[in-house]
Amino acid sequence: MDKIKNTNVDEINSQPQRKRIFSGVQPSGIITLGNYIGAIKNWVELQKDYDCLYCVVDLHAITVRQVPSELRRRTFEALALYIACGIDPEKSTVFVQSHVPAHAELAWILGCYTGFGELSRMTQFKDKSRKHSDNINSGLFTYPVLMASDILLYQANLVPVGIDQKQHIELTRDVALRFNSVYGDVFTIPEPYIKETGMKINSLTDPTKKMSKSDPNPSSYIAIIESRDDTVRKIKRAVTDSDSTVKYAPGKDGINNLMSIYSCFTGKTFDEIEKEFDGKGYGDFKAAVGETCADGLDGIRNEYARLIKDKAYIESVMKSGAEKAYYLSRKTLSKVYRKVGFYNV
Ligand code: AQP
Repeated sequence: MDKIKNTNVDEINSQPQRKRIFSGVQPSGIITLGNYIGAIKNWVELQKDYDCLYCVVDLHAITVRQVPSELRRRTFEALALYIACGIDPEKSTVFVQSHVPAHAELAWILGCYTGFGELSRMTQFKDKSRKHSDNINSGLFTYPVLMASDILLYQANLVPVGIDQKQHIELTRDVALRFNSVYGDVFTIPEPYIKETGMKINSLTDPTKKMSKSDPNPSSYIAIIESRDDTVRKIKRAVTDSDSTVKYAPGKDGINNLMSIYSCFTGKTFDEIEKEFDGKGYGDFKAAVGETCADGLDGIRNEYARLIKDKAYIESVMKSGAEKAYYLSRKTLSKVYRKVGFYNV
């Protein structure tokens, strides 16, 4: 999207100043229960009280090789899924990262204020370099700078993420503080918003690892839009230990993970869950987790099935989201250009 026309600037400017939120998910696979519980579920709750921008971060996705037609389809599907999960485009700005060029423009500038050593310490870079050893590209290395740009561009106060992204938010804060110390108060310093329960949902086949949408084994994750039967079956087969008491304890990664999932859908504490399944085995517990999780996702699946057929609506949300984001992003970018000394005619 080169030029954005017809932006209703008055409407944007007349909105009361609420604290701002930015967050996103990469269209790098089918969105999982981990993405939902760690991020999107919280986004839905937060839109009541905050001015929210929710982005499909396609620029981030190409740090790992993508099939172009799949990336295009998944970008569309991810945006439809945001809405199906309860993001209201009337309340929140929903858009695609590559539709707003300022993300990449600010990333270049911030890269000049980020240390090589800082980026070298990022655990996601180390993990992804191991996973994709045939393609350790510089975009993978500078991914956190682009993420800092996403957040700082909109002067976000809060960034709801899973625990895996905490280190990147800390880096964003460091870069913003560094930039502000040279040029004055240009950027709002963001805080991570990470909920204790559900901040890391683990793989169902290896519960010592994070559940990931790019995991080649579909049994390792719950895709939000998969069938009810698949969800129930995958949870039934989830790897657990050889014990049989439903108890949250160190080393019981599989059961701890299922307890977290159950807790996120029921609102029950771990103590309450232990009491509920006292005297019952893993079979009963897994069946309950599977059914509860499938029930929790039913509404989203149905709404998604309806929305995905409405291309005109999804594209209209994409367009108007990009217009609003473009306007906000330009405000920050012009200030940054002025501060660093770029010539303006
Ligand atoms: N397993 C998880 N538990 C809790 N939160 C999670 N998130 C991701 N996985 C879990 C949170 O979801 C948001 C979007 O993540 P992302 O798309 O930016 O990429 P990611 O963190 O690398 O997630 P994936 O699913 O593992 O993607 P791939 O496989 O492409 O690398 C973030 O807020 C993240 O914390």
